[in-house]
Amino acid sequence: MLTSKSRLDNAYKNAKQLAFDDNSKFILFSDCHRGDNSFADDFANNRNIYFHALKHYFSEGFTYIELGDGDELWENLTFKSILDAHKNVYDLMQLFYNQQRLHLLWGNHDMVYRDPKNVEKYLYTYFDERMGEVMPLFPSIQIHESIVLKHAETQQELFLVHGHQADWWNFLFWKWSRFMVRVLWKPLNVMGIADPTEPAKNYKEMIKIERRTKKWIVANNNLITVCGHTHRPRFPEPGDIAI
Ligand SMILES: [Mn+2]
Repeated sequence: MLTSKSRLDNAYKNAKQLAFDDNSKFILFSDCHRGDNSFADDFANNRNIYFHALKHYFSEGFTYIELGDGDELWENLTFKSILDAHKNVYDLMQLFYNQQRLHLLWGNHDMVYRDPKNVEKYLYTYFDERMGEVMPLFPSIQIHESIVLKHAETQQELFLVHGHQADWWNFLFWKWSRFMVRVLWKPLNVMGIADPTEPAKNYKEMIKIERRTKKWIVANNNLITVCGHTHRPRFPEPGDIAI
């Protein structure tokens, strides 16, 4: 069986390489969990502040990289319900995309994007009901597991990945977790009962995932690694492990 280490190794080996230099500007977001604007949509409360921040980064020339779980495809059965709910956000992301300034990774909640056929089906185009025609969204977009940003001169690397590679339950059994979210946890959530397999809601699990990720980083020469998944903000101090 693949371990956290080998899953992170694979993600690093297969990462999309992106060159950058001292003038490059990147904005990274992770775990937006965009939903359908219903009570279960955790993104809905923050959509305005997110939208205005992203608009600012667009006009300032930043490249937008999303580190997975951008679309909440466990609670929502269709991408269309998410697109309809947050069309302004996708229009803005399209502006980034049209200028080659958008890069998306998949996480466990949008792991269906690991299959390029689903990416094509969901994201290349959408049907605009007002116009009565099929419109482009992100035509030919590729969604990656990971990205390595590599400095053109110094060769300094930054590894970007969602982070569920160090969470064997959510990497291997995401279909089972997705099913449980749909039938059990989504309704129970309303009553304040949280899904224990979600690291963001399970402190012990979260610490274990962070520990496995840190171990991998140390084994890889303290490779600077940026990941999401646990929903816990963490920034290393000088001299700390580069997570
Ligand atoms: Mn996740």
